[in-house]
Amino acid sequence: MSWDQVCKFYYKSDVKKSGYFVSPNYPGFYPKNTECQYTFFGRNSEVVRIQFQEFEVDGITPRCEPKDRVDYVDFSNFDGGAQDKKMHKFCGQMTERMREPIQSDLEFFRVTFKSNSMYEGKGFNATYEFVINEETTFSIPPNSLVDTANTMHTSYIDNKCYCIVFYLVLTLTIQFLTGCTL
Ligand SMILES: [Ca+2]
Repeated sequence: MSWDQVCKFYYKSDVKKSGYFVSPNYPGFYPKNTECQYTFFGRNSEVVRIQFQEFEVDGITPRCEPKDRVDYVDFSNFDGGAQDKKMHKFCGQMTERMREPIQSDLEFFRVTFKSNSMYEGKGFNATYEFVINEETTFSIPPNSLVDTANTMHTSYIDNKCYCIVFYLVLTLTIQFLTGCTL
């Protein structure tokens, strides 16, 4: 499959923390046979959050595969063009699911727009924002929770040991006393 035009845009957190990106010629109709890549580079422990404001791409959700002869927007967490199977392609009109923010797994993320040789649409308008990856930030509390759990476990064992020792002492004392009486 060949594409007549490829356009590439790069968004780096070092340069700008947030902004917007649009399909080519937006808000006019996008051109046919076009591929546009929007690549995002966060800093360490940053992810990018993308939110579509408007979406009108030739196609009908969820049939957004090239074989369905539609235009679509594709997402990938992988550099080098590998397909990201857990990310679904977008096409057609804006749906409720498309209104939800899309977040990258790590620092790198790429949004690709592809149009075929027939039927155009208005395209899309989306905002992006680099944010600290909360999953990384929250990786410390679970460890301390484990520590707390271990501590609780230990003290539970300690208490149990004290009980056994106390019981043994008590039994021995009773036996001793009984022995004395006899
Ligand atoms: Ca088309």
